[in-house]
Amino acid sequence: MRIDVLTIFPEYLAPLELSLLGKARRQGLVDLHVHDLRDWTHDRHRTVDDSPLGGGAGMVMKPEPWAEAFAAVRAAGRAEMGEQAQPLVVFPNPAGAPFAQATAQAWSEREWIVFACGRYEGIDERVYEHLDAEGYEVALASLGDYVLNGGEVAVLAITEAVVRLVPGVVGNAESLREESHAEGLLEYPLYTRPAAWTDPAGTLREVPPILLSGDHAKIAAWRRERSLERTAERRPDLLGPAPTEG
Ligand code: 6GU
Repeated sequence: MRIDVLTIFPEYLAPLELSLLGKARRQGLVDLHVHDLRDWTHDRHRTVDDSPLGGGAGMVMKPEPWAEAFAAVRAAGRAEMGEQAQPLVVFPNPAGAPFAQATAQAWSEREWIVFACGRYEGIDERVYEHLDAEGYEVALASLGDYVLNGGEVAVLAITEAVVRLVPGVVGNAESLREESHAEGLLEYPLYTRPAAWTDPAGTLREVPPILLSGDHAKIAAWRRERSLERTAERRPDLLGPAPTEG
């Protein structure tokens, strides 16, 4: 999978070199390119923003650097992957569709994603119109109902969620099937040794005996019940709409 990131803060993406992602890169499973949007400006101050037409607070990102950046990144990617290659362009945006595990799963199967990090109040609307007209596939994705200063932190989160699902990146595929959200439920409680533990307050805390029974079918059924119970308690929305009266 190839990933390009367009940002005015390329150093913000440094964590992508670490741990899981660094390993995926070294193994050649992920090819990551972080670009400074200001490389596609032409004035002395490398200007990427201007005041909103019609008035209002804050600044708006100018269209020209974005259009040049997308053209250059698409050309560079196609030069490596072939002229038929089509990136999915993702704008992290609090007004986007909620990013969820199903999104991460779908995107982990893409050949190429270009993340476009907006800052300030937003990006000139004509950039989206232009990308549409040029045949780019575009998605807006939100991490949740709160506002970040820019898309960079969202790209860190989305990239980690996506890349760990790329086959070969997480060693144990079983752990991906069992974790929270993998089946639309929260994960069951986990225990390890010692099976009987006296906590610092002097209370003896034992693991549920069924986990020591060796009966794998019973353990699986018990875990399923705990998952359902936990999901109903903490995230009833995941179990579907509440039944209505009448
Ligand atoms: Cl994806 N971007 C920004 N800027 N703010 C957000 C967000 C994304 N998701 C939640 N808040």
